Amino acid sequence: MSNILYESLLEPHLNNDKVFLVHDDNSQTTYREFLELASTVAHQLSEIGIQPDDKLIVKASKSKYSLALYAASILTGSVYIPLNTTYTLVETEYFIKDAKPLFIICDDSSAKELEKISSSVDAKILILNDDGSGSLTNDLDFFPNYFKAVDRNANDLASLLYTSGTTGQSKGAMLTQENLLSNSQSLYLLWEINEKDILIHALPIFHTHGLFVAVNTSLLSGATIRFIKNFNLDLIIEAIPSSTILMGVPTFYTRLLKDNRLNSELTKNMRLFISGSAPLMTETHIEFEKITGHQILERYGMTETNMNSSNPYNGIRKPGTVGLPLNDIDIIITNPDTGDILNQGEVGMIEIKGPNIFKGYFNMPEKTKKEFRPNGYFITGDMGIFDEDGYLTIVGREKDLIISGGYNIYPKEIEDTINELGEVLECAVVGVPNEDLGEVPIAVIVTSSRKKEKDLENIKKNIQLKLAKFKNPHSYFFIDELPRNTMGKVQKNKLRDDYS
Ligand code: MLC
Ligand code: AMP
Repeated sequence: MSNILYESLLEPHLNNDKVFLVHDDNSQTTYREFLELASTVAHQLSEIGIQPDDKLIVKASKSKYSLALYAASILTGSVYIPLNTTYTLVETEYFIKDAKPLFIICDDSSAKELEKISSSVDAKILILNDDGSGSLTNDLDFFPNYFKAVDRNANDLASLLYTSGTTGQSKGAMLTQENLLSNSQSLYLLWEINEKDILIHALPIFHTHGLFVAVNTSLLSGATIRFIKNFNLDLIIEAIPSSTILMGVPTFYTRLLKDNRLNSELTKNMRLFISGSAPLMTETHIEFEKITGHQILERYGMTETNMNSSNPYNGIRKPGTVGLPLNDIDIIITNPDTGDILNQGEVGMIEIKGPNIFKGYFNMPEKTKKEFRPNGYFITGDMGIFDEDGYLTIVGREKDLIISGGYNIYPKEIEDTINELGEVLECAVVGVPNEDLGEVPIAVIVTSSRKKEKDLENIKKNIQLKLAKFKNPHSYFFIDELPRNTMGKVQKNKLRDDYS
């Protein structure tokens, strides 16, 4: 028995005095300090009862403390469950009741709201406020700064990441130690991340991209992270001349392109700009190269699978493609109905197999079974095509999903919330193009009442109460009837065309 995540990501840094995190106020945290902080947090959690396999929900803002919780979770063998900090009480309640964690880490204001829910599942709340204060950190000085990592199997769970998968109902994707480690090893080798690198990190740390892709590859290589708390274009631009890598969603790049401070002089020390989580437009790729001389490297991933493919670091980066399968990952294109493998050049379902693929959805064996082929391939819900050089292009999604600024939005969740209002007869939510965020949701509604303004007010109120801000439709339209095909299915494509 061992603990491969600990041995690869944390143990090598026990005596490493190199800077790990550079914060917005220019203060720094060395690797050694980070490990010591994580160890005291691990002691704190273990003193109040955490055991391997217990679940730890973290809904806390981005800071060295919330990142140390991730490391403490590796040390204690608990299952790390980060949540989007903007989730409403209703959304958070679902995750708590589903995961039944031993601990919930959140700030003071959420703690008050969550008390009842947490006690209903016997979870203990620990406070971590935005400024680092709270019951989690109050007594850390009293604990030893070394924690002996517990034994974990490579197949044991390291994290549960909630995602809506292919249907819209939130599910916890069970990720093992091996899933996480194998993927970060592939990426760090492919992108040649090394201890001289300084990564600009302006992503949230509650998703695969900002946590596992960005942080794990840095820990593996001993790179330094410029740890920007919230997305801030000025801070990114300020960091570029003294950094080497940026990882972002396409919105990062379209926003950078709109800023006239972006030029080849600014970016001359950078060696790699990486984009993922949503489609990067070919124009963005071309324009970015024209202005900076750098070709953005696009890669493709998913919560359930970590990263699957990437354009090469050395080699041709093809705009509009998500590159080649990672070295230990097998990607096939199939007929969605039969699972039969299609020929190169044919569009079909992207299916994936490899050490990166999650263990299944927490407590949902039936759902898990449906998403895998009997031969072990995971059915992604993304449609793709391979070109003659083996580069993959994502041409669409079979799953009804909107990706807005890299966040996934499931129309069904919004539709269900709108349909709760008595007057609503039916509604459809679709994504329309948005210059800044790629796509944004809009709602098309049929109601029985004549007081549409009142209806709209009530709909918006319900949406705000139940759904995180990023899921709120940007516009609402009332029509007499939704367009349907001969099978009676709502024609979302038509709505998309009509309202774009
Ligand atoms: C913020 N808002 C959004 C939004 N982000 N609305 C829709 N979609 C989004 N992505 C809301 C805010 O609440 C705000 O509302 C308004 O839009 C304007 O916000 P902003 O100031 O422009 O937002 P900003 O803080 O600048 O954030 C934009 C962003 C952010 C693109 C930087 O969304 C972001 O960090 N996205 C990355 C998400 C991510 O990490 N995805 C990876 C998932 S993993 P108001 O009304 O208050 O003004 C994955 C797998 C893989 O997909 O392959 O990586
Ligand atoms: P999530 O469930 O939040 O992890 O989002 C995963 C989904 O994001 C994938 O299934 C894809 O649909 C999409 N995605 C990720 N990377 C890319 C990319 N480079 N291009 C297009 N879509 C992407």
